[in-house]
Amino acid sequence: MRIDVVSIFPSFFDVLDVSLLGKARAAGIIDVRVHDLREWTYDRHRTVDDTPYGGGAGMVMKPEPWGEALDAIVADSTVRPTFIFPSPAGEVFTQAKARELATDEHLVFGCGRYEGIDERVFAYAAELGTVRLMSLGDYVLNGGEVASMAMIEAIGRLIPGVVGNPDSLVEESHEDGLLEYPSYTKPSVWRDREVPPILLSGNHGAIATWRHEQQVQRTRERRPDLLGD
Ligand code: 6GU
Repeated sequence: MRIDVVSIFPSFFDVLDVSLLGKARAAGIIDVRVHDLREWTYDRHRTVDDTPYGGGAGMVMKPEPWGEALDAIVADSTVRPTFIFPSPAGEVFTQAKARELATDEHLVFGCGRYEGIDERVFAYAAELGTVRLMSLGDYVLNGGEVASMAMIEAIGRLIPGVVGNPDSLVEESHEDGLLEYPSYTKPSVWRDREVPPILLSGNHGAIATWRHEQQVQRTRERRPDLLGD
């Protein structure tokens, strides 16, 4: 998979070199290219924003650098990419959407700052590929960088070969619509707290049943919305 990122803070993405994603990059499983939006500015101050038409608070990202950035990325792509613009006004990013996007050949993350990007950029990007505005949830971040990092990690770890043991992908929160069951390791007693005895029983059927009950119980307590309640 190829992933391009456009941002005015490309160094935010330096951490993609560490951990699992870094190994996947080094192994050539994921080709990540981070671009500084200011590469496509030509004035002395490398301006990327301006005041909003119609007035109002804050600044809006100018369309011209974005247009050139997207053109440059598409020019050396072999497919029509999926453009993901992180936005609190977007559709909510979920595990199901991560799974869907993990099958895409080319993702482009466009990180907005300030009050957002000139709306015409989204319409232009829609001529070059598929456009998705995606939100992490109902709260506001200062820009799309942290949101893009979260989505790249969620998507990247679903690409075959990125996570060493694929079994570890199936029994986790959200993969079956439930929160994951509680986990314990040695010692069996720690600061007077015992591991639930069933886990020491060796009865794999009973353990599977207990874990599923735990999943349902914590989902009901913490995330009733997932159960449609
Ligand atoms: Cl994707 N972007 C920003 N700026 N804020 C957010 C978000 C995204 N998701 C939740 N809050």
